Amino acid sequence: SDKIAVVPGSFDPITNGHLDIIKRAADVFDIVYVAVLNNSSKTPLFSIDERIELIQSVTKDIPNLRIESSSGLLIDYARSKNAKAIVRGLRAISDFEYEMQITSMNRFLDESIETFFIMTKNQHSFLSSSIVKEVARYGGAVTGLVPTLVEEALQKKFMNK
Ligand code: COD
Repeated sequence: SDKIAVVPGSFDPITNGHLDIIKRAADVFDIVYVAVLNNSSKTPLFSIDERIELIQSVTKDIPNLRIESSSGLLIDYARSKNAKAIVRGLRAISDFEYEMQITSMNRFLDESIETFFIMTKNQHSFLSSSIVKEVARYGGAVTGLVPTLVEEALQKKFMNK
C-alpha cells in the first residue's frame, strides 16, 4: 500500500529550505501532503490561501504532492490522511528543543504516527521565513533564498503596506 507522509508547517512564505525538504520527502514517500497549518505563536503575513497558491506554483513539477490546509491539530489531519509519517526539517541545534517538544506531544496524541527528520542542506542552514520577511520588509534582495515568485509576492506585500 502507498506510504503516505505529511510535511506540516506555516510556510509563511515557502523558502528554498522548505522546498528542499518537500522534494526530498517526495522522493522517499509515495504520497506527500504539504499541510499549511496555523502556528498559534506566529502572526502570519500571507493568508492561508496565498500560502497554498505559492506552494502550488513552485511545486508543479512534483507529481506526488498534494497541498492542503487544516485549522485543527496536526495529528488529526495526519490521521485523516492515513499518513504513517510526519516529516520535519532540521537546521541548527536551536531547532532541536522545539522539534523534540512537538514530536513528543504528537506521539502522546497518536503513537502510531512516526515523525521523521531531514537535515537541511548547508546552504539553507540559516534560512527561515522570518528572516526572509525581515529583509524583504526593508527592501533587501532575497534572491536565491526563495523562489522568484515568492520574492515577487513579498515585494508586492510590502509595497502595499
Ligand atoms: N531548511 C530545512 N528545513 C527548514 C528550513 C530550512 N531552511 N526552514 C524551515 N524548515 C522546516 C522546519 O524545521 C519545519 O520542519 C518545516 O520546515 C516548516 O517550518 P515552518 O517554520 O514553516 O513551520 P512551523 O514550525 O511554524 O510549523 C509548526 C506547525 C504549524 C506544524 C505547528 O504549529 C502545528 O502543528 N500546528 C497545528 C496545531 C497543532 O497540532 N499543534 C500541536 C503541535 S504539538
